[in-house]
Amino acid sequence: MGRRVLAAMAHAAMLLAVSGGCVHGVVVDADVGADTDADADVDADSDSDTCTGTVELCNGLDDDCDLDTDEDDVCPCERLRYDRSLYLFCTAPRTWDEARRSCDGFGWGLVGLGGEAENDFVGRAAWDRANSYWWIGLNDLDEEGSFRWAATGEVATFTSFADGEPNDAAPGEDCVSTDYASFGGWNDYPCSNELPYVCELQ
Ligand SMILES: [Ca+2]
Ligand SMILES: [Ca+2]
Ligand SMILES: [Ca+2]
Ligand SMILES: [Ca+2]
Repeated sequence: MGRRVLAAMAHAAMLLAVSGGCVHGVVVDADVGADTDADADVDADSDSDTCTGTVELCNGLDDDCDLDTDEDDVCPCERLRYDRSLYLFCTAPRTWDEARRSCDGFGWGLVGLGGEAENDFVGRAAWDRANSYWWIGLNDLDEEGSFRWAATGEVATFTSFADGEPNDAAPGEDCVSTDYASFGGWNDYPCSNELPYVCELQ
């Protein structure tokens, strides 16, 4: 590496050190090291590690560098965090496809449930918010009895159907909801029914 390049890099590093904070949409952490304050930053400067200086979006990040995440009602529905995932609990009833398109429109997806702990969390949080079935991303629209997740197209390896489900009851049930009669249980249900729904950040 030439001396001129090294000099330019040193100059750039100095500028970053002087400016600090979030500049021109770029995350600038000039002082990489241990953090001693209580803000959202793991470095010792005052910006959030996720800040990019853009408009705040509903995405679990502090986009606009004000140390607050997803503030000012940017999320269209109540947002909850569990483990490393984010969920939106949308109580306005939609058909399954409307719900799927609604989640996609937020840049999220209709929720996929990968195991018992996540399923339990989502089932209970849904129950707490509305005593109803809630749409999840599972469906057997393409092939009867082969249940796939909408967001990934993958066949479910974990399932949690309630006793007697899925039963594809007349006139046919190809979309899956939580079952309010049993925490953690699922039911296949007519896709045209309007239910609250859960989105997950993909
Ligand atoms: Ca913010
Ligand atoms: Ca955000
Ligand atoms: Ca079916
Ligand atoms: Ca059913």
